[in-house]
Amino acid sequence: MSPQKPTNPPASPPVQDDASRRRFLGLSTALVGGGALAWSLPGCTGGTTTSQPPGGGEGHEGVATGHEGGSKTHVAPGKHDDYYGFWSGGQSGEIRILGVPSMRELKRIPVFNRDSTTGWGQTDFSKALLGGRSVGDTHHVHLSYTDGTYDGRYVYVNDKVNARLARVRIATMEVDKIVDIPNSQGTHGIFPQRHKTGLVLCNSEFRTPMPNDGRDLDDPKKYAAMHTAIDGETMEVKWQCMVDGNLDLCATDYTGDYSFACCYNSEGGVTLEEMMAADQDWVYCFNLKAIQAAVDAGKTMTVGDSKAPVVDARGGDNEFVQRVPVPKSPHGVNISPDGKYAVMCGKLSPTVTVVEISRLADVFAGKIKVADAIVAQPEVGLGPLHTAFDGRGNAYTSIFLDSVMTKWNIDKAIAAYKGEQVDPIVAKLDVHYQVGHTNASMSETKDADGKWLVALCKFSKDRYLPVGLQKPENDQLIDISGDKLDLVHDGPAHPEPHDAVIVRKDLISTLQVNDRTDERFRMYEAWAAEDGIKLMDDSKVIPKGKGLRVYMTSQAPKFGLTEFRVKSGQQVQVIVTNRDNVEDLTHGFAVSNHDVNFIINPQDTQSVTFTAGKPGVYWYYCTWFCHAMHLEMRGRMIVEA
Ligand code: RUQ
Ligand code: CUA
Repeated sequence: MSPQKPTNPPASPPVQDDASRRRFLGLSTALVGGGALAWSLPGCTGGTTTSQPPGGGEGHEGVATGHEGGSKTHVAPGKHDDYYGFWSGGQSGEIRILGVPSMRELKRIPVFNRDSTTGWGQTDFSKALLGGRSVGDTHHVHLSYTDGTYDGRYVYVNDKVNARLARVRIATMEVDKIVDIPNSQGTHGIFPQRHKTGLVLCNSEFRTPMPNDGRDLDDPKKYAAMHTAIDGETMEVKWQCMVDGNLDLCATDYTGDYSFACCYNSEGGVTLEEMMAADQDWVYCFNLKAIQAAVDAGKTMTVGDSKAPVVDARGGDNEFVQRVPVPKSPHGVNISPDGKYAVMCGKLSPTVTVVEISRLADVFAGKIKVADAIVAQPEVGLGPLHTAFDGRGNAYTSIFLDSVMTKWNIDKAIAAYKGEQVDPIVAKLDVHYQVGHTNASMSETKDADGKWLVALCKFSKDRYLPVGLQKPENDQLIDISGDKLDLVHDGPAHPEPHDAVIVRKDLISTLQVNDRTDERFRMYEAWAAEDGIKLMDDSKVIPKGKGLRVYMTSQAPKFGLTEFRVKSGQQVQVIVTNRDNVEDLTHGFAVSNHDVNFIINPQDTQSVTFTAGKPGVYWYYCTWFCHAMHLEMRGRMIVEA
């Protein structure tokens, strides 16, 4: 089929029935969306699905209609979902919380971005955390663990663009720490340890000269990457392990012994052609105990300005790191819920490679070769990226180029690798379109329950009303409780979430009003002590150097001050404490024509610092609909010449 003849102005393709629409789009995807990857797959044509049109694998489920979807995902008004979904926000730099299975978006947590809804990026505390930066690229959200399952304490998320790790305290669903990761660019895959709230391992995807201070600019052989361990409690960098390949996705085992990192550029190339040259790349397997022993023994170096101890593991397989050979430019690595297997996706190879984790001890001891830890390598389709699990021995791999989810059985894949005549593929399902990440309910824990699977599709194409050049992504919900995969819901997502985890609701508990235990309250209390103020009771203006500090309470429908006076050009710090001790009773604080707008949740304190503008009267007002007299909740900032 030739591409649709352009009209003037270009219009969206006419809406057709499901089956014909998919055929049209599948082919146009091969030409357009998947083109860059499609031409790079000469060695990948042996897969069972390649001779068929994208998605329509014979003998597998065909076009999904989602006819039953409505009833399966319907959560009646006033009822709650069974799961929390934590979605990364991609370029938005945020985290999103969805209810599953309804896929209703419940909240956005600003992390690396500025957000006027909450004042994140403008309040003194958030500004200090962000350090003057205003963009982020969040890919991977993971919760803290104890004993192999979520412990309800923290959410961690990476920032790929500015090499940071942030932590959200689940009790408040607000960020409480952000740490800069030294000697790193492209901080991509992250994963917390699963036996306890221990280390959070962070991969740097982009290799740079070490140190990156202007020497060795043109010698890629001198470039390296860091696998960084951050303490999940203190958020301090504990150590870095330096390797030569780049590090993409990350996973930890269930015992605290190992972490894994995919390397799609073992070539050490700096151009696309160079990065794709080799048929074989690696998944790095880090021996965390050996690295810790080297750190404890002081067998470390420092790199650049950072004081973090660096273990040098460059040069291949050694006591710190072993490289599992994986074809070709691997992307995702995921650990089965029983803790036995690491599943590594080929991306440019139609296979996934399965490593039996218990064999790694012998690999590190030099008793067996690293390739002997591989126990299966099923063909799952073109462009496998990520894998989820149902806790019943099945794996679900997202297949980007084919736009398919492939369900396969781990034991059968192992049997087939041994030469038995079994087909590990259980079922396939078309998804729409170009699926990136996938995850299943509780899949990243030992409590994987095999109820729901999300396919985070990178393209929505025709699935929604056309909304201009940038379309939503399409998060599809799939019921995996039966043998087959049943597509039940399309969820448009503002671009572009990469990853999501789905968490049983009984594992999450949040506060109704602030408990004032976060570290930032020590800062407000220290200010108040210095000025002889009781934050909950007092509203008062205190001269501070050449500026002013304004303490103000809020209680519906009043601020503690109906006016305050400042001089034009003076620096003003306003510290607002919300006395309301009632669920949902948030207030806002905005100052007209001064670019100030933030919120104060029940029993919270927030502060902002700004410069008073030209002489005149400026109303400050509450931005949160808190009371029948909400509009009256305001006062005057009187700016004198
Ligand atoms: S990953 S590059 Cu962060 Cu599959 Cu999206
Ligand atoms: Cu307080 Cu509106």
